[in-house]
Amino acid sequence: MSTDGRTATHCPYCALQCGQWVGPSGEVDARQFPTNAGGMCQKGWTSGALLTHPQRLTTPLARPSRDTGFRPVTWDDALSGVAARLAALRAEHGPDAVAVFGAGGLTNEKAYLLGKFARVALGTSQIDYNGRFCMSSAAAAGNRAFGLDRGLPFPVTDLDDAEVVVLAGANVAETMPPLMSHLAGARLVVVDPRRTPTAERALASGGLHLAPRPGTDLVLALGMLHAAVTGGHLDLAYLDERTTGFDDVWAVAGQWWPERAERVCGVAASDMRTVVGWLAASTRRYVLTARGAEQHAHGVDTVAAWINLSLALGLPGRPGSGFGTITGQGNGQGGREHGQKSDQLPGYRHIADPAARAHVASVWGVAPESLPGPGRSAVELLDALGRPGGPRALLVFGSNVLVSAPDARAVAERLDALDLLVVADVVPGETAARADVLLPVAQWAEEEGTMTNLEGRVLRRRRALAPPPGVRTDLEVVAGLAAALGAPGAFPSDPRTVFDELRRASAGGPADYAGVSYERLDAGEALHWPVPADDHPGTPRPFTERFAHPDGRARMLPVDHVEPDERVDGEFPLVVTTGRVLVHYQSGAQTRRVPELAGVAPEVVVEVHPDTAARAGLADGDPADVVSRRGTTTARVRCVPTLRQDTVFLPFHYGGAGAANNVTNPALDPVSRMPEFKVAAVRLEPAATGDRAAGRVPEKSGAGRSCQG
Ligand SMILES: Nc1nc2c(c(=O)[nH]1)N[C@H]1C(S)=C(S)[C@@H](COP(=O)(O)OP(=O)(O)OC[C@H]3O[C@@H](n4cnc5c(=O)[nH]c(N)nc54)[C@H](O)[C@@H]3O)O[C@H]1N2
Ligand SMILES: Nc1nc2c(c(=O)[nH]1)N[C@H]1C(S)=C(S)[C@@H](COP(=O)(O)OP(=O)(O)OC[C@H]3O[C@@H](n4cnc5c(=O)[nH]c(N)nc54)[C@H](O)[C@@H]3O)O[C@H]1N2
Ligand code: SF4
Ligand SMILES: [Mo]
Repeated sequence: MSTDGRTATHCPYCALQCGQWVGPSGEVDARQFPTNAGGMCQKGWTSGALLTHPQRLTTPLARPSRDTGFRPVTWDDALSGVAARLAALRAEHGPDAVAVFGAGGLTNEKAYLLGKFARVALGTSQIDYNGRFCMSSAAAAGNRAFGLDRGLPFPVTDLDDAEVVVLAGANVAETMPPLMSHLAGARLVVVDPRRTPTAERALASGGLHLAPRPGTDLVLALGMLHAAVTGGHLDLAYLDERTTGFDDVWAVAGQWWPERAERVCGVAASDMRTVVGWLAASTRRYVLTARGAEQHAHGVDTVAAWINLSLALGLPGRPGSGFGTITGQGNGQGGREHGQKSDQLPGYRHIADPAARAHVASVWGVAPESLPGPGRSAVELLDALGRPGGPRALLVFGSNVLVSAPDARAVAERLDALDLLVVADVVPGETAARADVLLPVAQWAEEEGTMTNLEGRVLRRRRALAPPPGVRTDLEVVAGLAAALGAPGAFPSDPRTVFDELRRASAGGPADYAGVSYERLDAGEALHWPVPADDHPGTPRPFTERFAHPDGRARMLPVDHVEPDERVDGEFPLVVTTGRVLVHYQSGAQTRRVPELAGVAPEVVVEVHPDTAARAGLADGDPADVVSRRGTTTARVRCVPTLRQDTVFLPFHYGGAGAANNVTNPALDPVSRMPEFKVAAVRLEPAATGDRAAGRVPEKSGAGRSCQG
């Protein structure tokens, strides 16, 4: 797949997986691909900058204690040293003393091998990954309602003809800009407490921006379901043929007439009726959720409420319509299918299911009894580190937990309590900088593999250039550690060999990749899983005929409003919600190192309504402290007149004093174990002085304008 010496691959960052050309020196260009239609965002255009970045890690580093600096070591010494310490910890404290943390940015091959490494080489149940922070609530809700978790159960290009699209908690214009081209013809309804660029597009499209109080989408969806029923918009034939459970759902929703819902969520009842009317009057309509609706302690139920509304109107599985969730990370979809999740085996199988254990154990050549059971979920795993009975060593692949996990101070304490922290990364991010051993790994353009994009389509990542000397791939690192540990079973480091094993391990599971091969992908086939056989064409729209439950029906589950875990009060009167800006990616470990991106958003900014700022004695450009029960984020005030007065917004792309997760609440959804990133109670005050050494925002930007002016 090479023209003019350039290699066809995909962007390293988000789940849209825009097509890219990468040249032999790392030059990046946009490539025509259905998801991006030839476009890329600034992050994609500048992604080559990290290949040759001066801070690129190019040699293994280790240090005898955390008070000393890192020293370069050989790969042999690094891997054998880590293996010896892991073996000693395991011998003394048992296999669960060693934990693994993976990521939705890792290729399918890496996610698969990491899960196998944990269960077979380490024998630990303690593996989870950052997808817990990302897609877990939508995944759980999708499994419950549809029997299958395929984020978008249709190709992105199906959206091209949509008449109406509701985006619940999705700021696509900043988080997947090229996706907007697929929404260009639709009337958009954006549900977001903030007037985002996506909400502006909704208004320009003749649609609406609904701005609920953070954490109250569930009530909004209930109010809209009520409006659908009383407005006579139910699709009775569809409900009858394709669903179960409407009566139980209505027993709750019947109590949430739009005016009552309005009193809780703040969205006008008339707007609820208008949007339901638009959905009912069109034949090509979609409801899509993303993190704004999902990252809550009741995220699963909130997604269920949006699904119930969609089912009542007859959207899911109907040609030209649908419900979907916009997956976030590059391999967010594939990364949650092949076993780096604490309760999972490859093919989206459950680790407690005896048949699943028997199948996977036979592929791995081990006894089913030797496989551990389910382990702790991400936040619970981090919280257990270094505690009695908790893991004493942690291996991190592809996540910067110190910046991206909730309640950063608690995470820092737990990491410091470990006997051994090993981080495999491409740059020395905040978590890597705290490690005992740091292993330099190859980047996207330097390796082969597969990714599964937001549509469930499996894609080829291809090597365009060699990694710098001294750098190994994640697969080589995992295989090297397995060898040093004398692990049973095979740990190949060649991506194609790993993928062929993944195909067999996934065969017969919900996420069946048995018929996907590098050859078919390289021949240009568009393979959406499940692909159970070599001659199977793939499944772009899995719900057209039936849903994945045994009876073929979607399950409507009754859900009711619950307030966010943390309430505002006199001391913490505001809600902070968190999220993303266009130019930065996630913890910012990568994008803060790209000058073109860092120059656009060099420091953390807190969005505040002008009246709220004035009440706190703050003006536009002032440094402010956002203070919660757990910690403080120092940020520059940006006055935003369109914002709700009760809400402030922080992007989470920065570390240290500017980390949004200093203030967030680690309360978890009872089903998905997703933390409540989108609601915490805070107060706003002028920044305490004298903390510049801690990397705080400097005193004054020079702007100092009153927000009113
Ligand atoms: N630029 C950029 N793009 C990215 C990423 C990135 O880091 N940067 N990360 C990728 C990943 S992993 C992900 S998961 C996706 C995330 O993509 P999105 O979900 O679009 O991103 P967020 O900014 O987290 O959240 C979306 C919106 O939810 C709103 N929100 C907050 N609270 C609530 C609420 O209670 N209800 C509703 N309805 N909305 C609320 C926020 O104001 C925000 O505008 O983006 C992907 N793309
Ligand atoms: N407050 C708040 N917190 C949030 C969120 C929010 O909305 N608000 N969103 C959450 C969400 S949706 C997500 S997905 C998480 C993401 O947050 P993280 O899990 O921290 O994700 P990244 O910043 O992408 O971290 C990736 C790290 O892995 C490295 N890396 C990149 N590619 C590879 C690779 O192939 N191999 C290895 N070994 N390393 C690699 C990068 O350099 C970087 O250091 O943050 C969550 N945290
Ligand atoms: S939208 Fe996502 S995949 Fe496309 S260029 Fe931007 S970060 Fe990369
Ligand atoms: Mo994410």
